[in-house]
Amino acid sequence: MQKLSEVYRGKAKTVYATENPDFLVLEFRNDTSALDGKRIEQFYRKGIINNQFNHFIMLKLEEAGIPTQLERLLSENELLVKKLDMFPLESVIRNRAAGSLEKRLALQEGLLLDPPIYDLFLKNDSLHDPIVTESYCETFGWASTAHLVKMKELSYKVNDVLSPLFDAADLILVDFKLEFGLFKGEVILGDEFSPDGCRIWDKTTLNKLDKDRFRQNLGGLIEAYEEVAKRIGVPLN
Ligand code: U5P
Repeated sequence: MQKLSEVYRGKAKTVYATENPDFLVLEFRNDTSALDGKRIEQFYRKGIINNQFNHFIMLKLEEAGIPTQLERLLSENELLVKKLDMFPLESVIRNRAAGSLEKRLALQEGLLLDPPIYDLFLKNDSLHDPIVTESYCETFGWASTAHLVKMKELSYKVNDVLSPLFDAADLILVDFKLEFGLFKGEVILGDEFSPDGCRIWDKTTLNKLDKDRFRQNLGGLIEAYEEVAKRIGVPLN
């Protein structure tokens, strides 16, 4: 499928139109951002790793019956996807306390959360992605009750598929962020699932193997992403 004009440039991906209005091309770049885009650095091979990582995960989710925007891999850093009408929301599932939840409630990092927590954030860099409730979404028209119910149900289903997958590779899926959109009226999983948008720890050492290495200046970001990819069986070029 031919890549046409640029539609949108995000912090780590560029979106292009195609000759078919129902499809887009996602190009995964090497850019890595933190602090709502105020800090950006490039990491060699990150675009390639995240594209192939995301493709592998989306295939697993599709196999489990979760609808995703995935069409097919186009190249090492490009993916063909369905064009969704995105909700301006981030759905987060948390199996362990970390990040903003740990800070907000003064919890111990790693505290087991049973049942896992589901958080909703408004996707808005200038407001620093504030946490919102389903009531806010309805009042401000960000998503209907029926669509919110579906997003939450699909988010927990993704956790049911991916937690055991990471566990089998001696990894803990601490938390992750998902974004959903509508395709012909159906709620579909969009965006990406990669170590940029989730927390993954080694089960034994509790080493962080995700974007927290960048956020917390721990070094070894790409090595960590490649380690996770190798352990769960992502075929990397
Ligand atoms: N997350 C993102 N993008 C954001 C905010 C959070 O992908 O803009 C992901 C983090 O990587 C983490 C989860 O896996 O959502 C929860 O983040 P936090 O609310 O603890 O910062």
